[in-house]
Amino acid sequence: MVLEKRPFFQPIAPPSGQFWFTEHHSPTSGITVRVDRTLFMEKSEFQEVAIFETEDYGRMLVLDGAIQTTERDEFIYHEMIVHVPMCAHPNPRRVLVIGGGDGGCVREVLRYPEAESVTLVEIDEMVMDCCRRFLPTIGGKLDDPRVEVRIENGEKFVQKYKQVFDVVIVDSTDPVNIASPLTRAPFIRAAKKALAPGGLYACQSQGPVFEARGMRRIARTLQKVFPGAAHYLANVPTYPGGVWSFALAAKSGKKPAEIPPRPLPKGTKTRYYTADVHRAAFQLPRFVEEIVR
Ligand code: AG3
Repeated sequence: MVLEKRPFFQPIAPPSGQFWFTEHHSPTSGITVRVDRTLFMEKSEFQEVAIFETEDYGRMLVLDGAIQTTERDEFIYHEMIVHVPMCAHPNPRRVLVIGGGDGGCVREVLRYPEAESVTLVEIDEMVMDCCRRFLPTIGGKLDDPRVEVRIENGEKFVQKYKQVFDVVIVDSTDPVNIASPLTRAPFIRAAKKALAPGGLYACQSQGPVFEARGMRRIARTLQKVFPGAAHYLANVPTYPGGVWSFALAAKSGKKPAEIPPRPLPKGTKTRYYTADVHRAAFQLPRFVEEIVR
């Protein structure tokens, strides 16, 4: 297997011959999962794409050695990156998702009847194709009639729109390589322009345990473009450190943490998100507060 050469993507092969996958969170620790079956592994134009089947987490999507989502815990991340902005907005009719090729965000947005259109802009077609195929519970809604899929560069895409989207959700990988521009001021400024009046911007903003520096950098950049942007947390067991952060920002400059969430659409059953969790998620532990301050 080609994996041996990648320092952040080393399988541990115990004598039994089983294949264990490790995502290193630092040079000396990480998360290790036994892989029962490799369903897909290929290099796309942009990154190495893998889908593993595991006993504890179900199927997982791994990009360049970093766990992106697993059947076991994807609901936490996808509910929190989507329902927080969607419930903070009074009437999100046009929604833009940048990244998010696995389809998890799109699936959650489609639960809102008021969402007339969801535009998904994913740079890597291979990610989408393989999630459609191997992760149907996550990517199964990518072909819904309300969804428009664009395979293109998210930064270039947003530049073409002014005052259009009610909610922009940036569901990107770690801010290295292709995702790095999505955490920089030029993109965030363009995304702000693409927002309609009253629009909200939400993004994943890395974890406070192993990614504190990256998280601080994202927080500072966001603050420049959206003064008043606020961070919130969720517990994602398969991400580095197990605690993950997101940011919510309002075009109007309104303090997003103070917007009372409207109720979820009638009959929407969530497993992590509730209105109480929404409000509580903005209450940051001191060490996290110090990172984003
Ligand atoms: N995108 C953010 C995942 C970041 C995880 N980082 C890591 N494992 N090093 C998730 C995409 C889900 N739609």
